[in-house]
Amino acid sequence: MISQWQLRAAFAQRLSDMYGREVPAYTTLVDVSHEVNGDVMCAAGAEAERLGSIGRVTAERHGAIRVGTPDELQQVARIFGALGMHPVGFYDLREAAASAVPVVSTAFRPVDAEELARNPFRVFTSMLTPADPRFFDDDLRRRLERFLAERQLFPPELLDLADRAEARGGLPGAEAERFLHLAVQAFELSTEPLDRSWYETLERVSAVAADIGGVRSTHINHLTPRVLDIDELYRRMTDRGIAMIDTIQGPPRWDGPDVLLRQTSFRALAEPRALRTDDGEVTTGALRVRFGEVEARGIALTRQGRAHYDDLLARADTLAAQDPGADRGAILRTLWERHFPGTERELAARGHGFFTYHAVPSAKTGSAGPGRTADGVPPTLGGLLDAGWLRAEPIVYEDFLPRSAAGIFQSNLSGEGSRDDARSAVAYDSDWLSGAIGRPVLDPFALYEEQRNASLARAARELGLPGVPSAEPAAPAAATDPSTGPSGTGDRDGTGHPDRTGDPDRT
Ligand code: OOG
Ligand code: NI
Repeated sequence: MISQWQLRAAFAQRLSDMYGREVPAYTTLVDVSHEVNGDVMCAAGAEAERLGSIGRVTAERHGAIRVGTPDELQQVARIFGALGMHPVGFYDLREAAASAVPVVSTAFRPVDAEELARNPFRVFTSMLTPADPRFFDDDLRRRLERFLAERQLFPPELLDLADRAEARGGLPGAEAERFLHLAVQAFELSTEPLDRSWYETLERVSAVAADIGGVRSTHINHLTPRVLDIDELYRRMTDRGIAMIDTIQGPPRWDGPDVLLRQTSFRALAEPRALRTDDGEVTTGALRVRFGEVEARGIALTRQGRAHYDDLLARADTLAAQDPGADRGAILRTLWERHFPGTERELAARGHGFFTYHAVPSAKTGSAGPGRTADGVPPTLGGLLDAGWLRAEPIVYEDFLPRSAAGIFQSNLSGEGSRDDARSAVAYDSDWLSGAIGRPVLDPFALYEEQRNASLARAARELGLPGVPSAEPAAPAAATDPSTGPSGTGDRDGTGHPDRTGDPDRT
């Protein structure tokens, strides 16, 4: 019996081999990532593995796929269910992108820490929204829905094998082989000619709509290895003459802890595709839709920490708009240095980062004293960390960022497309998506919280603490801090946002 995690690891590996044959620059990206990871390991030693073993990081990939209908999404969920991957998070890229990206998305991934350590393969999966009148008028919506209803992305044999794998926790050798073969094949680029005028009709609305609804099959859109130093990777790819998108999305490079996710990609490449013209002739054209992306992962943020992150990005927007010539990376770095927790200890004590906590019984001394309760117990999480009673291990961010995703979509689209913002959007949310998939879309924050809370409860028990220390201190009421000076505005940026000393979440 080949277990689900073994199927997942094998699928990720085969998909990566297949994509490397289809898009050779992706192989270069993987090679350069491995080089950079090797160099970081040499320079930093064990510290380099703080956010995942080198074995995990070397094999780590995420993919991106795009489907057209709830039915197709349900089938995708069965295939990934076989691989032990569950839908996590709801992303509405229609709102996050400035250009026309008419999709809502989730990510399929393992959820248990143990499963993630075995192989963390995840797939960002987007579904087209033909019912959104900002993008599609009634006539186009009808034609698109009819086209999508008529196609079949996944053969019944594949879905059957997937159901069996999920029900039994794996597949016997020969069936596993057949399942992997069919699953990889389903995501290969089709050689079947596509209808040029239909593709172009959709492309005028959105390049993503054409990529999804203009063809009778699906394909992997990109694959993403993980790298330990994304700035160095960006330099080395550029030195090799590979055109990268303009920026690295996400938080800036800085001396403090790495959080969430930083991503960049090389530009989508022109690939030859067979096209059928209106008079039935088949010609070869070129389409630019597929690319290679790379990412560096950091510490997962709590809801509070994430709100702070989103606020800092909004401040960077304000500042960049005021000074169009300025370097956005430099703006972000300045904001980070002024406002973002500068150490893991601070991230933990402020309740902004997710960690697991581990008892250090040897550090426990019972002396009552300043900052201790009558029993000699440091009363806060920060106090327990400072006294050495607890050790904090970072929890890696396993999910995606809608803004970065929109940036990646956008920088690789052939045109802006069109959207009519005078018409009102159709609302989708996580519950709607759960109903469409027929499986619960899990809340990423809840998954990290569970892991943290379990570790804290265990540590408190081992230390014999009277209660479980609170990991997310309540935000104090907006106290005015005298250090903001006589003006008391607490707005040194001039962005209209309070600065660090005026942050409501400052502890
Ligand atoms: C997905 C873009 C999102 C990421 O890493 O944020 C994504 C797509 O282009 O289909 O993959
Ligand atoms: Ni991606």
